[in-house]
Amino acid sequence: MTKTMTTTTPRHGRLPPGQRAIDWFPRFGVDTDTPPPPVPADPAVEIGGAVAETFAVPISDLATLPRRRVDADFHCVSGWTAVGLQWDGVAFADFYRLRIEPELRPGAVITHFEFIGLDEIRAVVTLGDALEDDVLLADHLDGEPLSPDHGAPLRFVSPAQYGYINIKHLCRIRVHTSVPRRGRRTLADVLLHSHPRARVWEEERHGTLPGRLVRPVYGVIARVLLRKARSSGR
Ligand SMILES: Nc1nc2c(c(=O)[nH]1)N[C@H]1C(S)=C(S)[C@@H](COP(=O)(O)O)O[C@H]1N2
Ligand SMILES: [Mo]
Repeated sequence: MTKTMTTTTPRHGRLPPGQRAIDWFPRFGVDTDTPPPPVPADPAVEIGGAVAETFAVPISDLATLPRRRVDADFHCVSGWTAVGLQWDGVAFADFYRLRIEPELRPGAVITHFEFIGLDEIRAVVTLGDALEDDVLLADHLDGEPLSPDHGAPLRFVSPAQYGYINIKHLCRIRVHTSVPRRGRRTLADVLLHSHPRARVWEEERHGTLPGRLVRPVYGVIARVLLRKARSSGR
């Protein structure tokens, strides 16, 4: 039995502050010139960090866990919202309880997760945000297996958080007992400095600047990248 959840916009009857709806779902990101990463023959998610030993969960295993469907909108921090998407997969909270928790290092008190894609793009999420009811490890979008553009073979989906938290091509999860240190910081990291919570209804677009203030800059980025995505047929 699949449990179905409806979140974000229908619940509130309007879009989160500073968002505008678009009628398609682009492939979007800082680097869309590079094609999506190829999916390995036997894809798996490697679990590391505060576990007794690093281990892998084959993605095929997700078919055997309790299934969850989430109807939600998708909010990019740059200001566009793709409305009415339907994700299928496994609630991250179930995956955590059934697959990760039994393997934790004895006594470890988990505070954060790091989700990492095959393209090495990553997001840090607090334990509380990751265990929300509508947070998924999604393998289907709108009834079809996840396409390369939207995150094949597996995607971390957290509809109440901006797109940059929703890591595509998920291949690794690291569990942490404190906030992980940032690695090398690029100029882009500083300019587009992510917020540790990134909640769309609170407009937590940016790590240090108020969300409202960065709207115009992000709006320009959205226009340029959406035009590019449109012309490449995505
Ligand atoms: N692995 C990976 N995940 C990613 C990104 C990325 O470049 N690589 N871009 C993020 C950003 S900024 C957004 S808005 C969404 C875009 O998702 P889409 O391409 O399915 O629209 O994915 C997020 N997750
Ligand atoms: Mo984004």
